[in-house]
Amino acid sequence: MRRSIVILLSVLLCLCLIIVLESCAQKPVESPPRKPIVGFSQLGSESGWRVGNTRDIIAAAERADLQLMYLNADQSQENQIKAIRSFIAYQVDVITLAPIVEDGWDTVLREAKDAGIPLLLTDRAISVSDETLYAGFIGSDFLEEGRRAGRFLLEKTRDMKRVRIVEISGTENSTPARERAIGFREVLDDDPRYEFIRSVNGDFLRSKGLECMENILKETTDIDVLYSHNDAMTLGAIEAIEAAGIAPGKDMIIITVDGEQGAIDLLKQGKINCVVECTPIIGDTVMALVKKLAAGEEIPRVTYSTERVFTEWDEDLQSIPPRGY
Ligand code: GYE
Repeated sequence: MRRSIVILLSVLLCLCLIIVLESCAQKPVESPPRKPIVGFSQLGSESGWRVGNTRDIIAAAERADLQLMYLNADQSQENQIKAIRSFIAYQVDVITLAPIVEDGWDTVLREAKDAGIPLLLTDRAISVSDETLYAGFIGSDFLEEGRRAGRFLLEKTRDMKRVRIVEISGTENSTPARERAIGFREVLDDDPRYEFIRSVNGDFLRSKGLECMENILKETTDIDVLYSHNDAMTLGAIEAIEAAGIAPGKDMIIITVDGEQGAIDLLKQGKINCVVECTPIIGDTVMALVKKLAAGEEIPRVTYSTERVFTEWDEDLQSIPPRGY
């Protein structure tokens, strides 16, 4: 009797052991794969272009089913450097950076690289000693934008004997300001009729565009052309021009860059002669590149947006669809 009880207990014990081992061998319940996290350091909110760009990037991240950590640096490179460091600490999968200026990125980009986080430049470019510190650039060809502005002016002033130009440029040491100036001059330089009577810095801000133009008009009104590096500054400058009793687009040729709705409206009214498009709607392309980087794939070194020029000579001005920025 005792023997049979011992046998029964041993069998029961074996059974329990088998059940325990079985359950241990079962695969753990699979949790859904984590969405890649992208950190985006936006440089600020200086213009309608920038606000439109931020909105588009946030919406595109959602469409692409990516987690976005967005930090706005309020026009400060120091804040952008801090943002990148917090993305590193958070161990995001990819960093996207819209850099306010070109210089001063070496140290923090080295930190991102050492942490194994790929970095994509959006909108503006940088100048670094080691090109492998970033994976690629997506944005506009600013040199070409400058050339497009120059080509319009060349055509528009074909019959003029001399052309006195005022230039209001964007943020110092930023790629768009540097290259829009170079591209424009590249087209006009060989022609002695063109004279830059003033070139001032408006920091891409409407308030500064107004202030710069007011100051210049106090010194001289003998101006044939305003070439302004963005629409925000142009709208400010036009306010000053009209206040001085000068008709923009007629007494003074106005050339601007971006293509915000406000500038297109003034083009239709004949107060702006030429709008060189620079699109902030790059979110979907940015996110496609981010996904590749998160998957460890290569991306092209440079991806340019496709852009056009709107001029007073266009026949279909009234049918330009709403710009969305
Ligand atoms: O033209 C201007 C903005 O970097 C292309 O920055 C961008 C420029 C744009 O504030 O409006």
